[in-house]
Amino acid sequence: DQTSLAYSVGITLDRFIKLKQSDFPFASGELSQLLRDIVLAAKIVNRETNRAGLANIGGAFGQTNVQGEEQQKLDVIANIRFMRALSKGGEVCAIVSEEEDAVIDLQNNSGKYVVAIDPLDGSSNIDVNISIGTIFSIYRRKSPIGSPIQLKDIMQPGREQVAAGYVLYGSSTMLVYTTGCGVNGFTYENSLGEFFLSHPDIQAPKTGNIYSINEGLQLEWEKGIAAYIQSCKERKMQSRYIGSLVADFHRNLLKGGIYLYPATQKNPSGKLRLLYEANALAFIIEQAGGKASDGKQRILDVQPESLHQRTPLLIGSAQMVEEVEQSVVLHS
Ligand code: AHM
Ligand code: MG
Repeated sequence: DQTSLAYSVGITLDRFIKLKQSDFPFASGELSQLLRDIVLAAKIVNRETNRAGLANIGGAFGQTNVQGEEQQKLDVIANIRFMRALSKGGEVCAIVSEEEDAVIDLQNNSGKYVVAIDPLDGSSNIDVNISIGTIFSIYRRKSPIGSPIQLKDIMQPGREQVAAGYVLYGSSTMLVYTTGCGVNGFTYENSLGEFFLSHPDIQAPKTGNIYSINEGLQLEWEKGIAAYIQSCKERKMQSRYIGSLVADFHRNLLKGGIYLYPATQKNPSGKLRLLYEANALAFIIEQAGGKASDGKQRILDVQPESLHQRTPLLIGSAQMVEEVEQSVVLHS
């Protein structure tokens, strides 16, 4: 098929997007262009990330974002780059960003798409040379094209995503995305400035041997989570936690495993954000044959109520997510 053909000839991401255009639900070329805009911004952020140590731009910027966390300078740079790419391209009418308090209404009533983005996730890792990532979700607006944007365009459940992806700025830089027809991964070739298809049709192993959770918060977990993690230990599974969501997710996606950020006392709804962290990864994992849950329901079915809403996240290999869901039910 097209994917394996593309793989064999060393295909660039740009070419792949073109080849796959017919997969899109509304194949007008605009979603392809939007993806290309995101890819260009990702290349720029990759360059800035690589330079961060050298250029001494990794330090704190002295501002805090809407969650009250210290904002690193590279977060600001990434946010500016993605905002610019998304607003100049013409396909987007509104943006939700981790770094912005309110919805960005681009006043572009002809734009068909809404984007939710975490421009640089894992920012506390920047200064210590650990992998960081960008996470994005793309929705088609619900209100008629040509009219001002409405709340219903923004507050769509994750199952309405038309595309989602992440960029991992790691030991090599990768971009992984889905448009609802499987998941494909691309690795960046620095000297050529191109992403090449390296991981065609990614399938999440049905089960795995890795669990990823911030174990320092164990005393705050609900019983079902604690019991599940105890059972992981009894089975002598591997504990792996980077503390950088994209990197933890990516490893588990390829190797088989589960990532958990449950409710804690400090964060009764968990820490991660539904709109621009959980939903994109949930769409990707389902497309790869895995599962994503908040403990009670499928992440993609959660109806958002606010922009920066948090959600517990249990995500990874299907069987493992089912096990932890059962444990939560059993202990509640
Ligand atoms: P951020 O959006 O402020 O960077 O926080 C999100 C990050 C995720 O990348 C990571 O999985 C999680 O926070 C780690 O949280 P903790 O340090 O509480 O384990
Ligand atoms: Mg984040």
